[in-house]
Amino acid sequence: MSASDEDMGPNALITYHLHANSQNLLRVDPTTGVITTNTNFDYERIQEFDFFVLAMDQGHPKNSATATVRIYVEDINDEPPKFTQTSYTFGTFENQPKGTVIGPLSATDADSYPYNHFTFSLNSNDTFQINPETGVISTRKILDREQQSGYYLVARVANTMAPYLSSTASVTVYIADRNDNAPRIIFPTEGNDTIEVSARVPTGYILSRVIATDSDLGNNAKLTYSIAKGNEEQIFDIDPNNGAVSVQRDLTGSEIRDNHRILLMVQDMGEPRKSAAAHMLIHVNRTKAFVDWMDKHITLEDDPDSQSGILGYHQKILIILSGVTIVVVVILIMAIIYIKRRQVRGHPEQRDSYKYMSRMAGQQNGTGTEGEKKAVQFDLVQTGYMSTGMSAPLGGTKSKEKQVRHIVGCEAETSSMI
Ligand SMILES: [Ca+2]
Ligand SMILES: [Ca+2]
Ligand SMILES: [Ca+2]
Ligand SMILES: [Ca+2]
Repeated sequence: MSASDEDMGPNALITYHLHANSQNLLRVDPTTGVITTNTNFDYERIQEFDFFVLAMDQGHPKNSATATVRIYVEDINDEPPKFTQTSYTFGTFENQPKGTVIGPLSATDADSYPYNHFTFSLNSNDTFQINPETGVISTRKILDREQQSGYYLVARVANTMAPYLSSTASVTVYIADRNDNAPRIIFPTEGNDTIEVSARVPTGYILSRVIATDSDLGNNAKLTYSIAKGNEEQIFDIDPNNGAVSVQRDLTGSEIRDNHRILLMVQDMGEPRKSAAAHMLIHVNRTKAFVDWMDKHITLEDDPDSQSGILGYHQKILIILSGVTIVVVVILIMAIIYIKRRQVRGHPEQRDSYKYMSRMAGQQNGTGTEGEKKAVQFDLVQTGYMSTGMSAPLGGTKSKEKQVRHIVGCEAETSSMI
């Protein structure tokens, strides 16, 4: 700032001052009038502002003049472009042509033109592309949900001018299912399609199960089962939900053919419905007994010979088990009796100890002398020790001492003399 005064001396000595409301932003050198900033100016907060400078002389009275100054703040590229969301989630159907739009990303940059110009990009990806200007994501190829049901991408938005500030956002793309897969029948298949069943099978018996899969999702993979052909006589039935093939009629009748070739149909619930079919050959065996291996249950009511044979087998097992149990119990009882007797006969000291115990009982009843009581104690120490079957002298080891003391202690507790 510069001001002039036509007076002379102090009357022309000019000092510069700022208005109080701008002093936190700026300062002015009182003598030179040079204005400097007190703070950083942010173009994104304030683009221009006015302030007043006072030029005052030192005369009497002091004369002054005021000038209005306007400051324009210039922008620089100090703001990065930012996505309006930190993450984006999109969904799209599989099997659509390449170039199908997934969705747009959006971003803002607080700078002014041209520092607010930015472009979009995706992390290296051969499945999706993004329009650098509009931020619209689209496919680069046909997607297959059965191959990959979701994609996780990183999108970047960057300024096109130095210092090329940028930011990122995560993008998730879910691939929705279309019913593009027919069910696949794993059983029966050509070469593995024959079931043999006894003619004596009860009605309702499940003789086989159709096994099928569908690699789609939800209703597109929900399967229903039916018999499409070869079951005009209603001999068989199939559970529409699980594919269990059951027998619905008595197969022993002469009107029932030996061989049946039924066409099984598996359909999904998709739109449009897709299906698969397979033949099952069922051979009715009239000589074979019915054995339900699944339940380990044998029903041979129609075959008395076999029935008696089976029952005889069960009875034999029962008899053998009972006999073995009785023999084991008898042996155990005899062994216990033998061991008890041998213990008493084989250890005269133990017999003696029983004798002393009887004498001790007499002492406790007050029938023995003082000397006898002491002798009893000693005897008990001896016999107590010896009854353990050890041959080491008294006090040989701690465990022996312990055992002896135990016997003495028992006596002491019951004898008022000790
Ligand atoms: Ca910027
Ligand atoms: Ca800026
Ligand atoms: Ca399907
Ligand atoms: Ca599919």
